[in-house]
Amino acid sequence: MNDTSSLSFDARVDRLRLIANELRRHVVDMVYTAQSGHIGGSLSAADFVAALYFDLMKVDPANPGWEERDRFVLSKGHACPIWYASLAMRGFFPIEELKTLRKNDSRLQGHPIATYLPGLDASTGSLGLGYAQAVGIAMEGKLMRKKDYKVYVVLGDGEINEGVVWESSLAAAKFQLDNLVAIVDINNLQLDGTIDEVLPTHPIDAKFRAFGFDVLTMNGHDMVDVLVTLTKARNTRSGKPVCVLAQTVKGKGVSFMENQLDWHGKAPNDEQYKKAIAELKGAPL
Ligand SMILES: Cc1ncc(C[n+]2csc(CCOP(=O)(O)OP(=O)(O)O)c2C)c(N)n1
Ligand SMILES: [Mg+2]
Repeated sequence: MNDTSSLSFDARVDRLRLIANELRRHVVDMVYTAQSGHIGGSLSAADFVAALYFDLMKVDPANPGWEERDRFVLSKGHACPIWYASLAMRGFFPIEELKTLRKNDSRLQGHPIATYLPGLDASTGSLGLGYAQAVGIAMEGKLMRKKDYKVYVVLGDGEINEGVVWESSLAAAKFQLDNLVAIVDINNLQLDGTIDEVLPTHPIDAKFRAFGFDVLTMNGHDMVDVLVTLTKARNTRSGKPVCVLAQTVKGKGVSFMENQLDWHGKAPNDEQYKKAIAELKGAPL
């Protein structure tokens, strides 16, 4: 079920909280099973990705190439466990396939390959390039096809170190891409340090504003705030692209992973797996 129009706002929020929790359980399970993969940045993005795929975005798993669909690009492609889990739970491919993450011949590679799997709108992993593709997809939608679908793209706060992000942002503003919603996952950590230690990017809101974006900020783990803010972003047609700054916690939901640099790309051992799944209460996977 994905038509939530008959539900009250509170019921939509409750439903999304449960879905986000289940997505987190899948992420932990996939990375544990593969014994490799990026867990921290998948968990920080889980709440707003849940809100997009399970409430706000127009997609049809039975027709992944539907021309009218909203597009989604996870530009921080290393966090693809959350993308794969969302697509599987949404019905794009069988849930059991999640267990094949990072295996030879799997459609679920360590960085997403669009031609391998239904529902992926871009191949990503080289930071910055997914965003450039998303800007191109938004240009195509607005200027060439003249459709009103939205293009949602998720960037990491380390990712915005990439120069191509700013070059693409200039183009998004120039072409008045108000069909573009760029969500920056501000978990304050990247691969080998904090944002300030590696290459400071703050203040991020002022930068995107200066580049011609409407900027919104939300607590990326408060589902009420997430739903309200992303709805606003979706409905905006101001002639400007929208940037949503999601304040998040890397590793969110698993106490010993939260805010810990080494959980950027580490797999849990047996004991850590059991503890993590116990913390993320829910149905057995
Ligand atoms: C062009 C490029 N340079 C370096 C990397 C290696 N790399 C993978 S993830 C990462 C850190 C990304 O941090 P952030 O965007 O904050 O992601 P998150 O914290 O959400 O995991 C880096 C440097 C890469 N994938 N692509
Ligand atoms: Mg980060």
